[in-house]
Amino acid sequence: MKTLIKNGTIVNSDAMIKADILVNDGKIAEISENIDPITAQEVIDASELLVLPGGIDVHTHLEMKMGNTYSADGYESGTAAAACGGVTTVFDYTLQEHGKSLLEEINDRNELAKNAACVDYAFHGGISEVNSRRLDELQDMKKQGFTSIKAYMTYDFGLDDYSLYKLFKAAAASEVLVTVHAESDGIVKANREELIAGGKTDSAWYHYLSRPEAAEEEADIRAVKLAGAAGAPVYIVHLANSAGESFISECKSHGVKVYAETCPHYLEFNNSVYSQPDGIRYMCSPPIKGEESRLKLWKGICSGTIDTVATDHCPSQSYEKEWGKEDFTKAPNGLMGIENMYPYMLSAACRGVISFERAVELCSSNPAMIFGCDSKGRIEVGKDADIVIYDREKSFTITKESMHSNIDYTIYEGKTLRGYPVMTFLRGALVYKDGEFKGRPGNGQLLRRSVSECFRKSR
Ligand code: DUC
Ligand code: ZN
Ligand code: ZN
Repeated sequence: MKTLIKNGTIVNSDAMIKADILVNDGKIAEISENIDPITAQEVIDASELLVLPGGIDVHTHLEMKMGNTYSADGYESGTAAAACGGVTTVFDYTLQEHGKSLLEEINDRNELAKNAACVDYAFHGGISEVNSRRLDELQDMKKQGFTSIKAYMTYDFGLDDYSLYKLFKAAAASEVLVTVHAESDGIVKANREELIAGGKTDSAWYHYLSRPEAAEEEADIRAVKLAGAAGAPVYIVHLANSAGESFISECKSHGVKVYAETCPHYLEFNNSVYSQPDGIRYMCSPPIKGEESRLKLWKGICSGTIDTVATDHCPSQSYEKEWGKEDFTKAPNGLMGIENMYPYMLSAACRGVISFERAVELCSSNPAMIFGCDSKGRIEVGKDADIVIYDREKSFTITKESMHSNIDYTIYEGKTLRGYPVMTFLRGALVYKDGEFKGRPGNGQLLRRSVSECFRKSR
């Protein structure tokens, strides 16, 4: 089946050009100025519209176990929502149970995902115990197309410096990119102990106080220094603090191999949400920081310090968040965003805050390059026909009802975006049109990846 997208303006990270796109068998077959409509079974008129590569959300937690519950979106509802927000690839994180192999964890998650996913999906490995057996598995992971792994610096399953350093060394030798949740376990633990002992638990504000700016800054610096000492690149997930941004910016100017990701919730809100009556609904870790951090993150978006925007999509129902009303430590962590990321960043482009090319770079082409998705991230002949058709003139107000996730609230309720996707294609197949999901569970494919661009450059 051939589809022709006519008269649109194609946006890649490096240019915007007016051209037609011929899609054949799920791939982009031709891009040129005037392709004859006779060549296609279906013709889509994209006059006045932008044509973008599908978004790649490299940070989600679908159906993830959290204490006595699970994150509210499974692989089906989460990826359907992704498609409706122009995202055609999602990366999920596995967690490693002690004693279980890294690949076994990935294979188990794939069993849940394979008949449910509505867009393509990939897995980052997860590691909670560092020993020679686990480190040897990094080679197998790479061979099977899982070329990144996540380590936490806090939580019960977090790694200490010794383990993290050893992981960096082994991962660099195997050309696996380590992504790090950077919060200082020492600072967080001590603060929580003190707050609990003082009876200060009945407000989400105390959650923020337990994990303040310095808790993140200290861990950002330590993670980058440990990686540097090990000769490894590092990818900092969900950067949320100002000093961390400054430090990473400085490191990058000296050629240090560090990538930074932030999320829409850190760009949109500041810590005042935690003193609102419904503050518990914004509970996530790292918490949303002060206004200075929010503005600094936007600076990083504009200057290039921040490489990717992803969502950390890990929502809970409002009643589950309420478990933390009297004691913030009882609320499940995590926020929604899988359907909002690409429209949110493209809306910033409509408002002139960033260019459309930069929005595409942050949400599609950089994620593809950093995480080795060779068939994705650009509108280019030979790539997968993961395509979003976007109307700059459309105004869209986010409401719980207009979202496709399995969640009973959204932190973005009432937020109006400028511009909105009108169609999403996954490998040439329509999966979203004008507010409606059009895809099918099971049509998403597991993406096996090559190594990150940073290892290719240093070969
Ligand atoms: N923080 C995490 O570390 N993981 C999932 C969600 C969150 O807020
Ligand atoms: Zn995290
Ligand atoms: Zn996360």
